[in-house]
Amino acid sequence: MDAKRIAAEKATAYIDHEMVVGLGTGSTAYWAIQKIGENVKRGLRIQAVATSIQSENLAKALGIPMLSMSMVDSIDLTIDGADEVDEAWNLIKGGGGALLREKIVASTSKNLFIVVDERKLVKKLGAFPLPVEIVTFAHEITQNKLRALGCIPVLRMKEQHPYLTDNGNYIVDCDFGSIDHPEELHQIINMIPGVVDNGLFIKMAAKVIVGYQDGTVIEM
Ligand code: ABF
Repeated sequence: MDAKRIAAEKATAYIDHEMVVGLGTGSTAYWAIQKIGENVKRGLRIQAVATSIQSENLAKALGIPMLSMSMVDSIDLTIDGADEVDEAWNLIKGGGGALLREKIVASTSKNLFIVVDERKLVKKLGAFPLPVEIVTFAHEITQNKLRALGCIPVLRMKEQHPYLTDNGNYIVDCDFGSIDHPEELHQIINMIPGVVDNGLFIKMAAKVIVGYQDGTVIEM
């Protein structure tokens, strides 16, 4: 079985009746949503919130009872993917363009379980360009301020137009190279007017579940 899938399905074993579950975004979280849909059909009684319109539509199609975020004040368990996981379990997320809702849902969750395949494990964050969500107004100026922090900012495109997030914002993929102090960088980036949030998730993961190509799965 696919390494991402075994990690995702392992995480779903922690879901109990009556939980409010946060559904992540991306190709790994996809397998968690699929498994949850199967378990709901078998009688699992949960309600879920989604971190993207894409995940919400998938969950609805699978018959998972959905809540809007305005209907919850706390989430029991969120299962989500990541682009990179370092040794302190700091994350880079946002490759799928959903970082803002993912971070809002993660910060409202009692537990955030990150599900990845082995390729996502890194010693230091930064090989994956850091996604930063910015408002469209004066985006060129915001990009210049990001550049001044020492990165190469690239406005994410979809066909010939800038990619728009579910929240109507832009994503700038910022190549900082190896990130020595992710916590400080997270704070500095988010102080720039025009920046909504960035893909650094600092000390948010309660568990990291890793799937390997040989079919093994490890809970860290
Ligand atoms: C999502 O999962 C994003 O934050 C992240 O980019 C993505 C990881 O991609 P995948 O699971 O498809 O490898 O949470």
